[in-house]
Amino acid sequence: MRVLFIELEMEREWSLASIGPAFLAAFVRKHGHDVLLHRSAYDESLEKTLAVVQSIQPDILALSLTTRQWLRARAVVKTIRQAINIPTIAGGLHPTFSPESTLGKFGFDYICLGEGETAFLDFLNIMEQKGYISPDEIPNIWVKGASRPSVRSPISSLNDLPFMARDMLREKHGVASMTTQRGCPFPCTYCAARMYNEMYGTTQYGRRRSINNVLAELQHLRQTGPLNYIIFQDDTFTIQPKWLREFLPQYKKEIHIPFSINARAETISPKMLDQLVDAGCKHIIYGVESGSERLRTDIMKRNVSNKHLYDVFRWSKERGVITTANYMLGMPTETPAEIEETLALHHQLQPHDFGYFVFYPYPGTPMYHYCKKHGYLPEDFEDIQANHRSSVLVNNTLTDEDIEEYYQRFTHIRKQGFLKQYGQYIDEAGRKELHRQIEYIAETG
Ligand code: B12
Ligand code: SF4
Repeated sequence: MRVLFIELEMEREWSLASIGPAFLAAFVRKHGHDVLLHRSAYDESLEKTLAVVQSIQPDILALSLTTRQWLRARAVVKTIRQAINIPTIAGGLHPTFSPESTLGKFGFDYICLGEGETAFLDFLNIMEQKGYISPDEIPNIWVKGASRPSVRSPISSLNDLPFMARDMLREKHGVASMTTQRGCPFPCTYCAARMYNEMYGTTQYGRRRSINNVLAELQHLRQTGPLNYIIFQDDTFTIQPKWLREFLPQYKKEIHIPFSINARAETISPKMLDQLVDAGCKHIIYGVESGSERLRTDIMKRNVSNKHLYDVFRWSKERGVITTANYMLGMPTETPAEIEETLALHHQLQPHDFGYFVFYPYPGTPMYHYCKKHGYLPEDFEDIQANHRSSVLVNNTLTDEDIEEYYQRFTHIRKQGFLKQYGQYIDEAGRKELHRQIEYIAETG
């Protein structure tokens, strides 16, 4: 079968396309299917996307979706399906945790719940044989109009998966993305990534590749192209200290290429930082989220003190590691004084860079259910674009004006920091075409 994945970029060019499709493509290609990817830039018109699909003439249209991409995906799928009758399947976090709403929209025939490799292969094989899937024929594949299918256990060993199909990623200048694990054991209430744990149970979903398997992929990358920098995309690279203690020296010996990771401050000690730096770690992205310990502990379920955060940033910088802090604002019950606490903590931490995102309640997460129960979700919630710049919540302790004001403050601080460090600041790219597509679907449904 000839599959076309459409990767929908939002607001700017992604540094890479989806990791999920890169795993899926590697897996189904091994079994004889043909997989192509079209990266649809954020300003690509609907007509252009349709023309691309028409020229490629795939048998199956596939999309991997996060919530942020959902409204655009609806516009794109609607446009394509009005013109061509092509079976369309969506997978990823958004369809998995909003399945009925996804299948309820025009043009979405099938969705895949959760981990997709074996389910997608079964799907393609049966489509090839008979051209359609019957309800509950394939575990994980939910057919439009049918009831929820059963779900298979996740693959027991990630080592059995082929390495990602690199042509599905946008990797330039020898900068490679890697994942060593699936699942995250922490309980953060706002996080969509950890919801697979709820679906499968943490012990089933949390898996890490063997050290040899990870090193073999890196050796393979080095043999097949330039390899200058590695971004470990794992949610929290620093879980399982025993795995790390064994991995880092071997990595240093065999690969020794600079790398960056995502980490949670709770998992970091000076000793672990020494090991990371010794192996080549140059950059760590830490989720700080808020300066208010009340908000972090009671609402977000992130039990870490400001003191420990401060220490971790200090230890990292002392060792020459570049630090990025990620913050959220606009959580339910948050007050302006608590955002001030976040700004105050930021001034103490002094990271090299930071990200700041207005809270959005991702479907399936505990915070989504909390917001629903306490009347924070507007009636037209599903038709509002998730953009992380403004809040979708109603009746919150923070007004839209508060959010706007603080968002601007964060922007200003970041801009000043960039001007000071690099002498320039990159303006956000235009969002005209994207808005046109979102308005189109908002108007026509
Ligand atoms: C790496 C990463 C990125 C990278 C690459 C993005 C990517 N799509 O790969 C970059 C830096 C670009 C990025 C950007 C952003 N990200 Co991000 N990112 C991640 C991260 C940490 C890992 C993704 C990963 O490696 N997945 C591993 C693969 C194997 O898993 P998977 O994607 O779920 O795919 C499997 C199944 O879902 C299924 N499947 C997936 N697609 C399909 C399609 C079909 C047809 C089928 C059959 C099956 C199928 O099969 C796959 C293989 O088993 C995740 C957290 C996470 N653990 O998922 C967050 C995450 C996806 N990101 C998130 C967010 C919010 C963002 C940003 C909005 C951040 C921001 N504020 O700007 C942007 C926008 C992303 C977007 N596309 O809309 C959220 C999404 C929540 C949601 N419900 O939408 C996540 C879940 C983190 C979180 N906080 O909860 N991100
Ligand atoms: S540590 Fe990160 S990936 Fe893990 S549950 Fe919390 S926010 Fe999600």
